[in-house]
Amino acid sequence: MKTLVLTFFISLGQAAASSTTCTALRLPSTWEVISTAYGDVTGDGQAECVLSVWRPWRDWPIARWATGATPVINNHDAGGRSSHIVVLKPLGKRQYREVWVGSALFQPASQVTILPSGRLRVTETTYKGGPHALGTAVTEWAWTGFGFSRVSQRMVTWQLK
Ligand SMILES: [Ca+2]
Repeated sequence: MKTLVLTFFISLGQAAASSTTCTALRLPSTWEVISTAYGDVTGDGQAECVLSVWRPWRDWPIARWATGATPVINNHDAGGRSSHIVVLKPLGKRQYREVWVGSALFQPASQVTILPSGRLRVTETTYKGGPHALGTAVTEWAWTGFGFSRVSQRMVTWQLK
C-alpha cells in the first residue's frame, strides 16, 4: 500500500479568527462555499465574512458591447464553474450586506484565512483539479478599498512517497 506523504514547504502562520460567525448564509443554490473566514479584512475595525465560492461562470456585462474577449473568458473549469472571493458584512440576526464580490479568478481559490494583520491568505488550486484539490500556491492579499491587491505568492510543492 502506498503512503501519501505531504511536504508543505511554507509556514501557514496562525488564523485570526474562526469562521463560525459566517453561518446561515442565504446564497444561491448553485454556489458552493469552499471556505469561510471571519475577521477585519478591510481595516475598519469591524469584522467581515470572506468566502471562497465556486459558482456558475458568467462573463462580465461589458462582453455585450466589447469588441474582444474579456479577461475572465477562460477563468472557469470544464463544467463551467468559476472561483470567486466574496466579502460580506454581518449585520446580525442572520443578515449580511454585500461588500464586494470579485470577478472569476484566473487562479482559483480553495481555502481562505484572515491573518491577524488583516491580510487575506488564499490557498490557490487549479480549475482542472477543482476546489478540493491540493493547493498549488498560497497568496496574501491586502484590501485596497475596492478589492484586493496581491502582496505575496508562494508556490506549494507536494511530494508523494
Ligand atoms: Ca472590516
